[in-house]
Amino acid sequence: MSDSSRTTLVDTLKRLDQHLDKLPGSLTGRVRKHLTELRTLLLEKRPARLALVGRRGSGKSSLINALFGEEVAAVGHETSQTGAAQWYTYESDLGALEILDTRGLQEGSNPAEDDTADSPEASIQAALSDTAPDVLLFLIKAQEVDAAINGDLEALSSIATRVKQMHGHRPPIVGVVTHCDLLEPQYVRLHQPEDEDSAELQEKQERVEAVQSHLTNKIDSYPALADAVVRTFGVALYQSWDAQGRRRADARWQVEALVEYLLTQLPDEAQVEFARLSRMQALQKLIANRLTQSTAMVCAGIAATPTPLADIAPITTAQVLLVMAIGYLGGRRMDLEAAREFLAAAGVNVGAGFVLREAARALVQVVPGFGQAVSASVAYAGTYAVGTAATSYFLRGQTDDLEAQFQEAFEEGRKAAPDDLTAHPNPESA
Ligand SMILES: Nc1nc2c(ncn2[C@@H]2O[C@H](COP(=O)(O)OP(=O)(O)O)[C@@H](O)[C@H]2O)c(=O)[nH]1
Ligand SMILES: [Mg+2]
Repeated sequence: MSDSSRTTLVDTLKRLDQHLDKLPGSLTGRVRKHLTELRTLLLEKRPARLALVGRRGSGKSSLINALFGEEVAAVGHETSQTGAAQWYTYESDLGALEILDTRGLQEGSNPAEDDTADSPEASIQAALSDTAPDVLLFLIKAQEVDAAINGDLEALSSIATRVKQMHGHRPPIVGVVTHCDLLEPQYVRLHQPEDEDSAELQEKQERVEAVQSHLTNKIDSYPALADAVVRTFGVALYQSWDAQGRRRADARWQVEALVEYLLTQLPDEAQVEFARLSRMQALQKLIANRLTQSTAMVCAGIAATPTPLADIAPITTAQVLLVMAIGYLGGRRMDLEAAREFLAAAGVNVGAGFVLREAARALVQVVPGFGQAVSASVAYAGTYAVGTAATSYFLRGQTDDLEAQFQEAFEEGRKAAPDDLTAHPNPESA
């Protein structure tokens, strides 16, 4: 986010907050909750923080690349031999992930070049006291689930325990069984099921399920992990790129299910960035719906304030922010350019170098039922329509007939508007 977009966001949220001061007490709390949600999702947004526990070769770098769908981590060779645990930032144009590499803890206390006083234990402790991971991922090859992995599970439980001690909560634990594509029958391609013999495919899927539940049981048998939330996914992570960085193979399987689950385990602060970099439309829509819902509630709240409003500027300004945020989820930059593009697609042209105020004014022309002042139910429905149309435009790539979509979504929003808010009398507005 550019500095000016950030300033705009901070200012707008502050002004919305001030408007809500005038709302009757019974409604303030409820509407403010939505404003807080917007603030957390948009203003406090940050990359997800994932701690990875897994042996060399278990697929940690491949997992990072699988989440991005791009080659951001070097696969197949470990670089650092210092044995120190450290947070690393991986990034692409779409966003970033913060990854805690915990290798040192598992691979003994004799790193190759031990010229620091730090033991792996101490370095992990330091890394964890700085920053708590949102999720703790345990990676193991499907072929090694039966092997002696007690050392690895001990590392997992000591990290989970430390996070609890230092931050007061136990991070959710996600078991990731990698290399599932190499289970028997090896030649059956899990990622191209339509081309495979269904009996053989089923045999392979059953093997995946067996290793998954085996790992779940092993994790559960660890006393320190007994009360942790544990989910296990069998996946295939293999991708390959040529020297020009073009992907030449993609045999990923079940990564989307893993990503979808990870999103549910992340705090609000990390949701927008994670959905954006996942490239998964379904997840982006989920977040876009939350943003739309919350903005609609805030706008309805503002329209329901008993003081007469000179104009509907705060409402349309919030709607422009909503458009920008949904554009951002879809991979655009978080700036007015996205709003300009959307407005143009909806049939309203605003000149180059325009400011937020102009975009807000232009928006009045495309939102059904919008005039000088609006009732709470029109504010709700109009915002719902803006969010829905922006979702079609930015996340579904549906660029024509936005006008009809506005109208349709507006009617839908009318029905969805919460009664207690919209029934609130506001004599000054239509
Ligand atoms: N077939 C297959 N190969 C994988 C999978 N995950 C990782 N690999 C390969 O396993 C090797 C080690 O993976 P890497 O991500 O570097 O493991 P790390 O040491 O934990 O970072 C690489 O050659 C990867 O291409 C998988 O799910 N299936
Ligand atoms: Mg690696």
